[in-house]
Amino acid sequence: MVRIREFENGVGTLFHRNLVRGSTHLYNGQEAVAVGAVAALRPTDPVTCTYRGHGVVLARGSDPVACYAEILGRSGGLCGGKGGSMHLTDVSRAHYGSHAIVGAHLPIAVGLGLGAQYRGTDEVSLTFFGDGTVNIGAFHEALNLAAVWSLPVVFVIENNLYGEYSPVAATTPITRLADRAAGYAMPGVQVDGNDVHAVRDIVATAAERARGGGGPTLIEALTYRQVGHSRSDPATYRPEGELDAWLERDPITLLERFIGDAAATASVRERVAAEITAALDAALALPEPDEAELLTDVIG
Ligand SMILES: Cc1ncc(C[n+]2csc(CCOP(=O)(O)OP(=O)(O)O)c2C)c(N)n1
Ligand SMILES: [Mg+2]
Repeated sequence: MVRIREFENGVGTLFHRNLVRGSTHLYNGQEAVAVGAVAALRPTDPVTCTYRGHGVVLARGSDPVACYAEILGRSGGLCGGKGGSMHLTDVSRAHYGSHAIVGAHLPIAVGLGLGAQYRGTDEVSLTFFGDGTVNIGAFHEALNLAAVWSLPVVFVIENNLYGEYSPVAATTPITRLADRAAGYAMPGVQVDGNDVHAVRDIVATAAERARGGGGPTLIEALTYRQVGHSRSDPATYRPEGELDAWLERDPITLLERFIGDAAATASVRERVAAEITAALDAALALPEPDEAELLTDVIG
C-alpha cells in the first residue's frame, strides 16, 4: 500500500514537471481495495481493472520501473511505452489490462471466467471498477451472463463516491450499490474499502465460492478518492470537510495503527520511498522507443 502511494505521488511530480503527455488517474486513498483483494487471490487468477489502475498492477507485483517507463512512453515500459497511464497491462502476472472505456472490461472479466470454467481450471476472474460503472450497459450484461452460467467471477465496485465530478447520488437512484446484485440473483455485499483485512476476507469468501462452482459475487468496497478525478481536476466540488474526514480514515494510517509499531512502519515508509525514487530515476534514464518499433504490436 505504501509502494502504491509513493508511486502515485511520483506520477504527480512527473506531470508537474511536464514529462508526461495525456492524463492520469491516481489511486491515492483506495490502496486497501487493490491490495486486500489481490492478497486473497492466487497469482494465476486473472484480474482486470480501470484506467485508475496503477495500484492494481503494482499490487500484482509488476515492476515499478516498467510502470513508470510505460507512463513516460519509454522503451522498457510494461507495454513497450505504447499504452501509457491508462493501459498498464502485465499478462505475465495474469493482469489482463487497465481499461479506459468505462465498463468495457467487465465482459472481458466474464470471458476470463468462462475460459477458466471451459478449461476446467479453478481460476477465479476478479475485476475492479468504479461506482459510476454500475450504470453502464456492459455492467448489467456481464453480471447477468456470469450469473446465468455460474461463472467464477468476483466483481469489485470501488465506490469512491464520485464518477468524474458527479457524486453517486446525482447519477444513481440507489445508495447501496451492492443491491444491484439482487437483479442477477448473486450475493451483493458491502465492505469497508479502507480496511485491507476486511477487503481481503470478503474477497477470499467470494473467491472460494466461485472456485467451488458457486458462481459470481458483487462486492462494494466503500472508499474515497483523495485526489481529483484526473490530473486536471482540483476537485473543488467536494463539500467542505469531506476530504479531512476521509484522511482521518486513510487506509495506510489505519493499517499502521493496527500494526502498532511506529518504528517498523516508519522504516517501511522510508525504505519504500527510496525504492520508488530510484525506480523513477531508472525509468527517466531509459531511452524513447526506437522508430523501428513504431508499428510493432499495433493492430490496424
Ligand atoms: C463509456 C465511457 N463513458 C464515459 C467515459 C468518460 N469517463 C471516464 S472516467 C468516468 C467516470 C467513471 O467513474 P467511476 O466508474 O466511478 O470510476 P472512478 O473514476 O471513480 O474510479 C467517465 C464518465 C468513458 N471513459 N467511457
Ligand atoms: Mg467513482
